[in-house]
Amino acid sequence: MSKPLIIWTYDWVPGGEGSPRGYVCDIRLRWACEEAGLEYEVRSVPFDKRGPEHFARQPFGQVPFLEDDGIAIFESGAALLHLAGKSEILMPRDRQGAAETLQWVIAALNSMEMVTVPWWFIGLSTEKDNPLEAWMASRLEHLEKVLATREWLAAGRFTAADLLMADVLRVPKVRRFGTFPALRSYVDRICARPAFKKAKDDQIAYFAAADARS
Ligand SMILES: N[C@@H](CCC(=O)N[C@@H](CS)C(=O)NCC(=O)O)C(=O)O
Repeated sequence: MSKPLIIWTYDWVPGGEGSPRGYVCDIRLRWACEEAGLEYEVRSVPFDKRGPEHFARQPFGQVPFLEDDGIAIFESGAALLHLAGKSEILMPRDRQGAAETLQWVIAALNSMEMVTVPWWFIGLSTEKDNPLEAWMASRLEHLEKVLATREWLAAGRFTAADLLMADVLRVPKVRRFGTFPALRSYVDRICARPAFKKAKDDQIAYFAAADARS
């Protein structure tokens, strides 16, 4: 019998206004496992004291990372693609569908998130005149054009690429940026999936249980 996958996250993250609960990137892997029906457990590393053991598994001291029967893998995108290799639900097996999924997974990380995260981060200190405003607008405008003409990013159906793109775009401040009806309906549609709801509820409950323990 194969061993369950292990998704590693923090043991706790702050709650309250603007809390990251429900947004910590382990959700990408929980969500993928839920979509694909892959058995998994969640384990944690300390949020406050990130020791050498954590850095040995994630060189930047971040989460998530994944363990799969002796294979250890960090970076949410890499771990997601690893999971996609285990289930056709996440990535079609035909060459064209697989290539499209792969390109949009990388686009979510390297064309969208590489803009949304720095834009969001700079916005913490400069609410007005964010120097990345135009860059952000341009990326969203281009994606809006793509999603105005189709329901999914790749292969004509839900894939890991939609999971990742929606996770990048659902961040509340990103959602409030500009007026992009196709993006709005895309994110609503993808986040209405039961697997997302389960992953999100479970993550929130996981961190709430840590509050109860302390
Ligand atoms: N590129 C990384 C980013 C992971 C990331 O940003 N993790 C956040 C939680 S969602 C984190 O650990 N932040 C704490 C830190 O950067 O020190 C990935 O996709 O796995």
